[in-house]
Amino acid sequence: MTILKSLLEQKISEHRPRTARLLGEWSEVVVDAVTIGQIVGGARDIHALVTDISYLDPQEGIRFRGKNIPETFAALPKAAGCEYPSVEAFWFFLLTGEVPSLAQAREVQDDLSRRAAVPRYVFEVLRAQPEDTHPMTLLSMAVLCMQRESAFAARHREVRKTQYWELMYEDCCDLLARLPEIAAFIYRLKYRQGDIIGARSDLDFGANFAHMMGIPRPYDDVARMYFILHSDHESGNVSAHATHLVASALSDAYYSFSAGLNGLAGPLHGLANQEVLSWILHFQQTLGDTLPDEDRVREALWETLSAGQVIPGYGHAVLRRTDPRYTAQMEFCQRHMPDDPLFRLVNMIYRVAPRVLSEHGKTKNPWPNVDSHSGVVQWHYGLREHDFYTVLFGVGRAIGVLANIIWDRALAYPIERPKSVTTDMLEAWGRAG
Ligand code: NMX
Ligand code: MLT
Repeated sequence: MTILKSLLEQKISEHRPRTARLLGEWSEVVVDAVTIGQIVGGARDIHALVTDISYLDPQEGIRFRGKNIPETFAALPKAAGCEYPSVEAFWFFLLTGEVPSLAQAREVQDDLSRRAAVPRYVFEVLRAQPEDTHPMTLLSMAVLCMQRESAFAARHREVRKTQYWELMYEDCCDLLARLPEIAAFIYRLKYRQGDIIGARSDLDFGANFAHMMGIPRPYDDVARMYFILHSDHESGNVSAHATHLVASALSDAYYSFSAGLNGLAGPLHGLANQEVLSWILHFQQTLGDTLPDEDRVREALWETLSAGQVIPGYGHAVLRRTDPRYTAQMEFCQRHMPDDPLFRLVNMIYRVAPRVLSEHGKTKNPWPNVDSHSGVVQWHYGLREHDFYTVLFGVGRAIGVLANIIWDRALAYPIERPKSVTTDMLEAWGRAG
């Protein structure tokens, strides 16, 4: 057994009594009340999910296993010559809450490499799709068609409930290991005339992805940074919640993660990174190469708002400050590409948009989220086909949501089934005050 799996087993057995106590002793303790506004308004802010893998504070942003983004990057080991930790080290950290040594991260890398071979039929399914199929559709299809490989689906009836997590762990590791090759294949099939670059088993997740994309260094570090930043955002976001919900029916990791990806593909969620780039490029075309002044940016923002559209990459359901994932990418750009014209334009928009959105007066959060910066970095390194950007988000998101569903089965969380009510009932409660 790998060190990761045996440590995870230990962490799970230490954690189980906590869940048992919550259910046994404190099950009836009230932690929240629910208003009509929340029932009609997308369950916003209702405390109704549990995860220990990440927590999102509205002011501070995300913490992974208790560490904020700079602390996470500082704590995790980095291989020689790398600016960012490996995805493998981060996977170990998310699953166990412990910072691995470089050797432990390397063991995860070897384990994932052994699992990484993508079945041939996946490539055949992808090649068979019409040329204009969206890359997110391809990614979701690739994941779903591997469902027949699921160890959980094949064997969970033969084992005790306390062992479910082991089968889920096997599936999640297999699935995660295959995603870089699947994503790079989709990219090169669609945008590089099918000129596929084979995987290398000696490289870590980020470096192998960069290699298969055909983009030289420091894109390996860009990939590591990008995947870690996009991994998890607690459990209520659409992709994490959809994955968790589907897995709660004892659907396996392939069914569940494919559902999560389908949610991520919406423009109010992960697709916003593609929309941001389209919006900025359209804006740049009308302005030419020169950096516009603040008045012109303000005008363009108002044009979008007056047309009844949202400013993509701004606003958030939980955050009430600039997303620290935005800041982490901005700091990367300041170090690596300070004079990039698109980066300068994004900075200019950042100076103006929060004020415009505040004057507009609708959004509760006028500050940028992760999506308003991620495309700029990709564009700079030559990845300019922006309808591919959400696929990158999806690969990163897998790390968080797959870690979560392993823990879901370890802690035997039941099928999720909130109660609905009718409009008549809400009106009656409303009238009664
Ligand atoms: N531009 C213009 N209007 C906005 C924006 C924005 N960026 N953000 C929110 N609003 C509007 C929103 O449409 C709503 O209007 P209405 O009452 O007419 O329906 C109003 O402000 C109140 O919305 P909020 O309560 O502030 O936001 P909510 O929690 O409902 O939605 C988002 C959160 C993220 C869906 C929303 O801010 C948005 O649509 N942003 C733009 C799309 C985007 O960047 N999505 C990516 C989010 C991060 N991710 O990766 O998933
Ligand atoms: C995410 O990363 O999932 C987004 O920021 C959306 C969210 O948290 O609701």
